[in-house]
Amino acid sequence: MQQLTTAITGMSCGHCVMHVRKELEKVPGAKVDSVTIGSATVSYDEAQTTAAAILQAVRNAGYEPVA
Ligand SMILES: [Cu+2]
Repeated sequence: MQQLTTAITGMSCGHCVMHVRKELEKVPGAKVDSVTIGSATVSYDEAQTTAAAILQAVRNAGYEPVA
């Protein structure tokens, strides 16, 4: 398992946290460790997904990951 922590811009409340968490949970092979206002930490199986796919999921939720 790999772990990725990213800062995220554009999040401002608990709903943002919920949206980000929901999108991250859709990524196959990803386990959401924590999501806060402004950051997310995800563990993932390299055989099933990539860091890029996880960052894309954050964008899909409507927020911008800051590497
Ligand atoms: Cu919000």
